[in-house]
Amino acid sequence: MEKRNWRDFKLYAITAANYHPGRDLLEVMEQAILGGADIVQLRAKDAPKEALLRDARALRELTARYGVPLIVNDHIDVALAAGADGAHIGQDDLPLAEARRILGPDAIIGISTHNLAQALAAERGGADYIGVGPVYPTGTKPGRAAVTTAYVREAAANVSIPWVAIGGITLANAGEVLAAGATRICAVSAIVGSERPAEVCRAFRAKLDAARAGG
Ligand code: 3NM
Repeated sequence: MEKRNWRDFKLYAITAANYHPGRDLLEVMEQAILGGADIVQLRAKDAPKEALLRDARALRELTARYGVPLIVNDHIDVALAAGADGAHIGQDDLPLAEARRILGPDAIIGISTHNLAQALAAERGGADYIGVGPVYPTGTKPGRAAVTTAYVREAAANVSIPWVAIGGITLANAGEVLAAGATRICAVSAIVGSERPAEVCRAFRAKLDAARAGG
């Protein structure tokens, strides 16, 4: 998969287990892509490795069909085995330099950051993009304090690699996140928990496109 142009992504969709009743991973992610999600991450914190690999391979096939990059959360071995485009790591996961050594120079490596010092360290360390969050309290990542739009403003002023606002973002508060300077948004529950993921993504995209156009 071409790494070129992946940096232009605007709407990052991440998998979760809480799909709307009757929906499943592939169906929801395909709907998300059709609605305008332009990067996808497989995130399943407690899944057995075998199930994770199966999902990663299925998502690889899906995302490749649409030319959308696939990132695997935490599990670098699964990212490699499934032929994903990269991996997303947290502050307590394998260090960035090790992840890079294993995945190679062309892999997309993202890191979660929760303050500007972490963001600048990730940038210096060669991360391809960072997550900035959680902007709002969220049950998807319990136990982590919201960084508020204050950190979004700091990221907008100081971070030069691609960065994506994440955490508790919904259609109702996306405008506030964009007004704080975000140009990329990531959502989990707002997309996967919706009965109509494509429509939700289309609405996020409309807000993102309007913000970038200065509207
Ligand atoms: N990472 P939702 S917040 C996976 O701040 C994740 O690093 C975060 O899920 C971070 O859109 C988060 O459902 C959860 O709030 C995002």
